[in-house]
Amino acid sequence: MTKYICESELATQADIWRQTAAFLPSVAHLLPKHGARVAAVGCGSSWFMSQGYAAVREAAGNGETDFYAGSEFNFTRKYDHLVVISRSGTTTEIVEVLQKTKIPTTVITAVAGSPVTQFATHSIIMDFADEVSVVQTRWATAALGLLRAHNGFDLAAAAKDAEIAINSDLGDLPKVEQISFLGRGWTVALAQEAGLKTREAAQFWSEAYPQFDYRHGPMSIAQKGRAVWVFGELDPKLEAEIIATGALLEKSSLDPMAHLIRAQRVAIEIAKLKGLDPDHPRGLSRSVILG
Ligand code: F1P
Repeated sequence: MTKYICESELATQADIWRQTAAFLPSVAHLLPKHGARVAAVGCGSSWFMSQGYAAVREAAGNGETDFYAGSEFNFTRKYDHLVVISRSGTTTEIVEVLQKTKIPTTVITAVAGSPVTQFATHSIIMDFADEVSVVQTRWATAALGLLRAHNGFDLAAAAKDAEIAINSDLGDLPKVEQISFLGRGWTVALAQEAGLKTREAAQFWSEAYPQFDYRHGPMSIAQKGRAVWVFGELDPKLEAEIIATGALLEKSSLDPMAHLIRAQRVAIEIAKLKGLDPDHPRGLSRSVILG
């Protein structure tokens, strides 16, 4: 059976997380100081990783942290530091934010010398986590992993969970008709990213919500043959309600970012079952450069 490039790249995540943990001390001084008012900015997967970072940093008590899609950055707000994530370093909206802002910036990118590095105050080059794939997997988790580790998380220890996720059995998940991904706190961002993976790689119907907001309407979608996928802890009452719908419930005691690896794998398996090539997602390129 064909092994797609995205499959090979996502299978390296345990090693990449260990490398990221070892890399952090050399760049930690370029990241926001405790108490600084921060905004995190990115597009696509890098936007969701910005969302995850913002929630992690604020929950760790390290300072107010907002997040924006590049196109929606609020230039009237006052921040001490911007953290900008862009694998390619070429995404138009990101380059434009960096060109326009006067706030000190740290860009996290996979490509040395890319356009974003010309406009950033500081650049963190994680070329070891770069990917050939259009659909981001290891880049996204490495970028968020670096930022989680900077906020006190033991990323090297989580690499063990990544190994488990890479080798785990996916059961019937790739065969369902629809998936609703749920999160809480920083894992809302993982739910969004998982949904994006299935849409990008497999043109698949997925949705993503905060766990408790799911009750406010979207839960009507749940039924037999569809799945509800929960990142992080699941409220017991909501769990009972989900089970009652007949939907397949996916939850895990693994680190939620390792659990995201399972979602990445499911996205690729769905693509294969649909006869799609996840290395060539419809209408997508490695980087969106607006004309
Ligand atoms: C961000 C992004 C990806 C998406 C696609 C196009 O790129 O939107 O999330 O999967 O590859 O680009 P970048 O700014 O992180 O390079």
